[in-house]
Amino acid sequence: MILRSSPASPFVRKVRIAIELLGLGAAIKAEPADTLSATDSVRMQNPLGKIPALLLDDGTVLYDSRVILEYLDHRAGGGIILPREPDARFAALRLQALADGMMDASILIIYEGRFRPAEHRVESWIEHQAGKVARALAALESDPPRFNGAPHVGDIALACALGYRDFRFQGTWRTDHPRLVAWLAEFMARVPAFAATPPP
Ligand SMILES: N[C@@H](CCC(=O)N[C@@H](CS)C(=O)NCC(=O)O)C(=O)O
Repeated sequence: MILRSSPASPFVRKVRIAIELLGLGAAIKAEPADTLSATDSVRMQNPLGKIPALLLDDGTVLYDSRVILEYLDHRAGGGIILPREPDARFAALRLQALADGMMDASILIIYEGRFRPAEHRVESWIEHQAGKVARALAALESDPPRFNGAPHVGDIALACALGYRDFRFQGTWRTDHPRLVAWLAEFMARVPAFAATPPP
């Protein structure tokens, strides 16, 4: 299998961590993608032109990261990073949705700076996105996730969201969220693949 990727993408990082946790490294080769290039084949593999995209051996392409994580869990036998028991499963999926939403909002802020000249930037739009991240961080700080057994898709996504805030936003979240700082330290101790997949 081929993973279209970039080392800076937090969504790709989710997949790379899942691959390590599931022991699937030998079956998957990473291939860089340039999502800004109109000629990069990623736009034919995923009409949205986004990474990660996973090319299966039969030619099928899977996206987005949530679908890929579910597929990898299935490939590895199931019930490993995606719990089978309904309460645990929906808690993990909800945490993943929240963390993915933090990454989406953060990336939109970065793209605003990258694509729009300074004089055309819309401050209220940036604040709208920043508010989503701030509320998500506050909700998680007041009730941080607890590790019950092996890390799941929600834990992986949250670690990648916090890592992205460290990478692109100077880790400012750390000051007011000590319980989340402790949570990430525990995740890092449990999942060596996090430290092994730093952004550039
Ligand atoms: N919901 C998607 C989000 C993926 C995403 O936003 N990827 C970014 C890189 S981190 C991307 O490909 N951006 C290029 C674009 O939006 O054109 C997922 O979970 O995989």
